[in-house]
Amino acid sequence: MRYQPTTEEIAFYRENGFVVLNDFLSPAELEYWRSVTEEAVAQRLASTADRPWHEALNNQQDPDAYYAQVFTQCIKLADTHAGMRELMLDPRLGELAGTLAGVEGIRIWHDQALFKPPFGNPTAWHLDNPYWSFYSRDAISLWVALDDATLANGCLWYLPGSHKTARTDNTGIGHNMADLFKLYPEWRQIEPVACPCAAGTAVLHNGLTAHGAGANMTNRPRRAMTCAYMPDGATFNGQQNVLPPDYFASLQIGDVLNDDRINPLIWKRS
Ligand SMILES: O=C(O)CCC(=O)C(=O)O
Ligand SMILES: [Fe+2]
Repeated sequence: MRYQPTTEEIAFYRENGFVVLNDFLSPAELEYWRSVTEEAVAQRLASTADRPWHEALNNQQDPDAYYAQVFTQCIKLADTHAGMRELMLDPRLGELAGTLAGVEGIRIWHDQALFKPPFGNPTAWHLDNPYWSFYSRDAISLWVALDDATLANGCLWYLPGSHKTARTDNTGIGHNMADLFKLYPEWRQIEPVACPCAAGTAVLHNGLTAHGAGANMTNRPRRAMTCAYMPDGATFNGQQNVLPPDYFASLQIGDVLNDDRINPLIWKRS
């Protein structure tokens, strides 16, 4: 695993709000990530008992729903699959995220498998951090391609530099690709950048960088395993998002989100 970004990669990330790290996983590691992710997703989809409360929102009951055809989306697989837990708690992932973000510590917000199905719908332009239970200009997500991601099957696209002017109000991910531009008409001037990449590549983005993905025009899935990270010290903003109901009920706005069972600290700068 290539978890120590170069000076150029760090500078690119800070300037543009995303970076592509080629050859992140070795071929053997990629094989392992694929098998763990496939197994964890299959297990999750087979068991309603394993499904966290917030996953009902994904409408997986209705395969014809629009959003179900954007992704098969499985959140917090580390909570229900031991192999995934081991992959996600790897401190090297925290070091990579923390080094790019320039923060002192990294906690897991949530992991998430995102499988765009064959002939799947596009992922509308959106921001991630406004959904979450903390606001931070230094949140960062890791997106690992488990298949080659191409212009044909729905690779990621970014609006470079949008993290610098993003706010925390949310449009949500709806059907319309362009809804985000109602909130940010000035971003229509930014030239979008596509990030096609080989399987085993890591793409990282700031939680406030605008991004989306095209439709999958192919007859094969476009699989990715991702994890969203919260800088250590981030505080509760009043939104529940994926917080368990009892923990959510115990929080006041401004409380530090530092429960290691819910948001494991996977790396601290030494
Ligand atoms: O995989 C995709 O199409 C979108 C990924 C995404 O929105 C994310 O990782 O935050
Ligand atoms: Fe996203």
